[in-house]
Amino acid sequence: HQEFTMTIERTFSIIKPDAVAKNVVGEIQSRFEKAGLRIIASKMIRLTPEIAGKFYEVHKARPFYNDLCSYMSSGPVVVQVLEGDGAVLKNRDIMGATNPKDAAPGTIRADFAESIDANAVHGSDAPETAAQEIAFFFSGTELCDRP
Ligand code: RTP
Ligand code: MG
Repeated sequence: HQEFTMTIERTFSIIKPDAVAKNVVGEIQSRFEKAGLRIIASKMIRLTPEIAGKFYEVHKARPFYNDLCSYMSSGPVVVQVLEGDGAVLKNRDIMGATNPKDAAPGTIRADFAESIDANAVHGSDAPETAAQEIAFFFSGTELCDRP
């Protein structure tokens, strides 16, 4: 027979300018916690267009790249690291589809997002990209391991 064990993972999350402006930072963080994800690092920052451009470099050739980078630098964001069982996929489930019109009821994007640009949250799409994205914003000593 096969043993099924979930692995403790880390993922990177951003609460985007629209959700910060709506004052739903705590409500979004509460959804992560209720789903069993622990916030092991968190800070509110303002991205410059240059930093946003570097973070989203993978999308450089996409038509939405310039809009995305200027949007992400239009107001403060909260960058955070979430840890827990299957954190990458769990976070994406909680977030819902990229376009809020397609997001399942009860997801963060269904409940708080305005549009495909102002879509409330970012979440890493794989453990490898999560590691890169975490290192982009946090030093090792900023990650607070929990017992
Ligand atoms: P994210 O990276 O933000 O968690 O979202 P995602 O994986 O669902 O979407 P991705 O394809 O990685 O795109 C990153 C962000 O770019 C904006 N976008 N706009 N106009 C468009 O067709 C379009 N497609 C993507 C979204 O804000 C998306 O979150
Ligand atoms: Mg993505």
